[in-house]
Amino acid sequence: MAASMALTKPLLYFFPPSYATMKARVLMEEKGIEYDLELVHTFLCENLQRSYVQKVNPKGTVPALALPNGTILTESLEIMKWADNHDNAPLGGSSVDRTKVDFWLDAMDKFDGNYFIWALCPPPLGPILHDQLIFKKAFVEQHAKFVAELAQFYTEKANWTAQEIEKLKDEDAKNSIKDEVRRLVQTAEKQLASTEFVAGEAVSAADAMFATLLNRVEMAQLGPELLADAPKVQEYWEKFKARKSYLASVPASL
Ligand SMILES: N[C@@H](CCC(=O)N[C@@H](CS)C(=O)NCC(=O)O)C(=O)O
Repeated sequence: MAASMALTKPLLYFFPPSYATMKARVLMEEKGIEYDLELVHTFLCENLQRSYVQKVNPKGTVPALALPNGTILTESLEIMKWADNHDNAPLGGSSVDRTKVDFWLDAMDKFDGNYFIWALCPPPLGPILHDQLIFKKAFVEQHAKFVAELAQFYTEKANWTAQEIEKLKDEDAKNSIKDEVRRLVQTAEKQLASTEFVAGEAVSAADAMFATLLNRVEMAQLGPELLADAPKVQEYWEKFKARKSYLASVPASL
């Protein structure tokens, strides 16, 4: 795989619709970092193929960022911290409040953007994603039986997919993740009453996080419900969607 070749630029293993990828990518674009891309089609379970798991990311997830020095970062938060500190010039500089940047990095890392979409997206996308999860469960169950050296990896993935499928029936879990979004939107709404961006007067890593959340809200067609009491967020979102960083990172289609 490409990670074993000598790299001249960072190489981002990505899947365009992936929530975790988009957060990192918006920030890399805002920072003007040059990088190459390698598509890992998670709907086709390419992230669960032996070559990807063994050579790139032992967790079998995207994104992963291979650096020219041979290091591979396998968590979006790690990638974002690396990108923000690139050139020792965190995005937004002294125009943003670092405590607020850290708040958004932490809150959005904990937020389960995958479950949000699986559980709340209306047809046609919601049922397609649900079927995809069932397909993935069958894929890893079969691989657990036949790929001895990764049996533990595939068994853990099979347990995880089974739990996620079960959780999709849980109305309390769905309401609770919606409430979490409402709280985050209200935090941003208060901030945007006095500054242009969510951590201050300049764009920062916090905005890469928050804009990706708003992308998921839009994907789930929940804007009218979840952003109703947040006029400043609505205004911010319309402007953010026109940014080059966002346009470069958003999937053209599924
Ligand atoms: N904590 C990880 C989560 C990564 C993650 O869940 N990625 C999803 C796409 S958004 C993925 O690769 N899913 C495929 C799978 O687990 O099979 C991160 O932030 O990088």
